[in-house]
Amino acid sequence: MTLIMGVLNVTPDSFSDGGQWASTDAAIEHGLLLHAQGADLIDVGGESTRPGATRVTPELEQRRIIPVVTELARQGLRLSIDTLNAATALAAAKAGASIINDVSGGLADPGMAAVAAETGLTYVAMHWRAHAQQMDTLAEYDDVVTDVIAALGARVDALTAAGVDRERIVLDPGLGFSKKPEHNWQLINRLDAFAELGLPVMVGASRKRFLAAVLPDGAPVIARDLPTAVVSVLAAQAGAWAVRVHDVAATRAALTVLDSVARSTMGTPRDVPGGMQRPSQWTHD
Ligand code: PMM
Repeated sequence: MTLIMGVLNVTPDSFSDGGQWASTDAAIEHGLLLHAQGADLIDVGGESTRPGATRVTPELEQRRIIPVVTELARQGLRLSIDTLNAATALAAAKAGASIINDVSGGLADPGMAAVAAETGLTYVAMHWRAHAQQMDTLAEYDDVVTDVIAALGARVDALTAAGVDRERIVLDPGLGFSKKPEHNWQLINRLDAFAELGLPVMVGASRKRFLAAVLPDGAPVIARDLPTAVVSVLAAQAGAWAVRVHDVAATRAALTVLDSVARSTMGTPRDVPGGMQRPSQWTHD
């Protein structure tokens, strides 16, 4: 079954849940809530990547997230660290994180591949073109699906050449990052095509701007949780390894519907179509 990665942004400026969990205690409490709601993994981030966001120093990022990672790891939660910075990834690994979630796929920090290689953690490489200030100006593609697959394939080559174990790499098409709305829909439509890379794929649609188009004008950001859960189902049907969401309860219910339907006909879960690989350490029991 597709894993659910719950979003825990410990930042004052995140577009969707900004500021809400910005104190350590509140962040820990929210991480535990996401876990109780059915998150398999908690993705802890200390730097916003929303369009237009300004960068923070790795020191500030670490002050925000390391106490949260330390405590949630102590309580036995499986954690990923959402960072562009190699130093932060290393500090989080030492504090107990199991996954490095790098939205730049190693392009933002030349030291990241070495940290991924040295720590041996699972490494999520997302499709990325530029930092938040510039990314919306770089949303041009010949064919977004083939272009993103080619770019991710090139990242896999570069990462493995730098010593990262191929078996540890997870790929992500990067919905909303240098993508126009139609690009996001096309990528969701063709998630199955990413199986050709032979690696697990994760998808992050949660609360992103393109989802506003399916809602009435002026709908609050939280109303995007329902279309997010629908995208989670589509991603699971395409064989996604994980979905990254803010509203874990909604996606857990949606994926349980899918699982119940699959079990109803055959008594056992249907084979996941798409043929994407899953790192053995992250499969469900
Ligand atoms: N999106 C955001 C942050 N981190 N990580 C991965 N792997 N994939 C994503 O699509 C992704 C990400 C931006 O969303 P947020 O500001 O709500 O965290």
